[in-house]
Amino acid sequence: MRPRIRGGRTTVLAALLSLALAAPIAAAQAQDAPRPGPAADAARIAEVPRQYEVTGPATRTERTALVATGVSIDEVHARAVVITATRAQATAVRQLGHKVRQLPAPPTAAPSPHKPRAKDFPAGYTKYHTYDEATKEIDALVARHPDILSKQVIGTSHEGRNLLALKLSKNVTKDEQEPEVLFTAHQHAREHLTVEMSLYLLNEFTSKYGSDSRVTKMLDSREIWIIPDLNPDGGEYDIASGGFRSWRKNRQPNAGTSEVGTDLNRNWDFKWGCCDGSSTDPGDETYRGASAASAPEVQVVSKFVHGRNVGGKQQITAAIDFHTYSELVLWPFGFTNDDTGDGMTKDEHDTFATLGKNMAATNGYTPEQSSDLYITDGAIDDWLWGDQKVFAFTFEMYPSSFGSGGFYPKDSVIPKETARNREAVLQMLETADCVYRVIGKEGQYCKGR
Ligand code: 0X9
Ligand code: CA
Ligand code: ZN
Repeated sequence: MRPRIRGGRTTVLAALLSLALAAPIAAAQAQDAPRPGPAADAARIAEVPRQYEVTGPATRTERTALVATGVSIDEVHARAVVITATRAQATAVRQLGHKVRQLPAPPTAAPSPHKPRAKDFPAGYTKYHTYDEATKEIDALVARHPDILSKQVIGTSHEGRNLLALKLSKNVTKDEQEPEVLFTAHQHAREHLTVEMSLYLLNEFTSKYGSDSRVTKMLDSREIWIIPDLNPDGGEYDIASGGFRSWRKNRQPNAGTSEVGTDLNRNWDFKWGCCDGSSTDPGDETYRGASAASAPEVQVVSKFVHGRNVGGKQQITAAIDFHTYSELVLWPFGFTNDDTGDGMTKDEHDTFATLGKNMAATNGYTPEQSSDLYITDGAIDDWLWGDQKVFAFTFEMYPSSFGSGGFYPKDSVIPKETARNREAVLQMLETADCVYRVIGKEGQYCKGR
């Protein structure tokens, strides 16, 4: 399959360029090399990573080579990418021979050493839900709709916040013989729009049950699981200063270093660390953790998914993990460039690609195999498929590029950009009783279900 390029339009690059040019001070800072000595250590700990436009990498192999420097790749274009990196990493990328230009920072708080911990998102973002606000909204929904919505605390984050699983179904207190579908969100701290996606689904399904025939039919015949926030510690840390910190990982300390955090989407226990798709350096954006499932958040969700294996059969048949940004529908595998092979037959691949393209046709995202972007190992969708045989997709939500808000689009986009995925979610639910139906092979694979 020929790799597709995400958002590969010149208008996007032009917007990027004009934004970058509008910030000469930021660009000048990018030239600063890290200072040597103990002061540099302190500076590095306090350093907020920044986004850079990197011109040069034009193939998935060249993009995967960037991963080795420990940066995250946030956006892919035909001859350029946008990365998140420390100053030292930006220097390393420049030394690979690429042109590196720092992009403007997201809103940051005015420097004030005595500022109390921020309790909300900054101005222009207050409609996003903090962890406490999301918890309150979820509890109110459960109280109002106890017959179709139930809440379980499935474990706690590193810092002790509750990790929740919400179940939506008719006769919600009973484990019925119904296909199950899983929606997860917010592995990456700065991707706040994904929590809003979870809340949208909870509101939509509870409020339309009994009036919207498709929603009613799905709650009557499926068991829908929503894990609304996989990384509450990271999310709270990202906003705690009053501005945004561009934080990606969880907030688990790493032994022997002051560097904090594991990239949850490199920590899942399938081909963990196999293929140069993650980093062994605890300071890096894509640090994979000390061992597979070493992050408590990954352990909790893995255990929950294992628990849905009832009588030797995994009940969950399909899943979406929500991320931002770039407007993509991605399917496994991410650890290999091969379309088919061990753990992915032609029919399985065709089922992924067909459902992926069908869903993308409803939201205008670009469908592709995740490794068409760059190699990732230890990602949740590879684990859900490779280990649990769940048809698992990654959605990269709004926007398409840095120029339209990157990781931090204003809260005014929330209603439109969450509802934009309604049809794709309904399609996945409707096909979840036999996903192979999308390639017309129901008779071969789903008899007697
Ligand atoms: O790198 C990631 O984890 C995802 N991109 S993000 O900008 N949200 O960090 C993409 C993951 C693609 N790979 C797989 N889905 N396996
Ligand atoms: Ca039910
Ligand atoms: Zn992400």
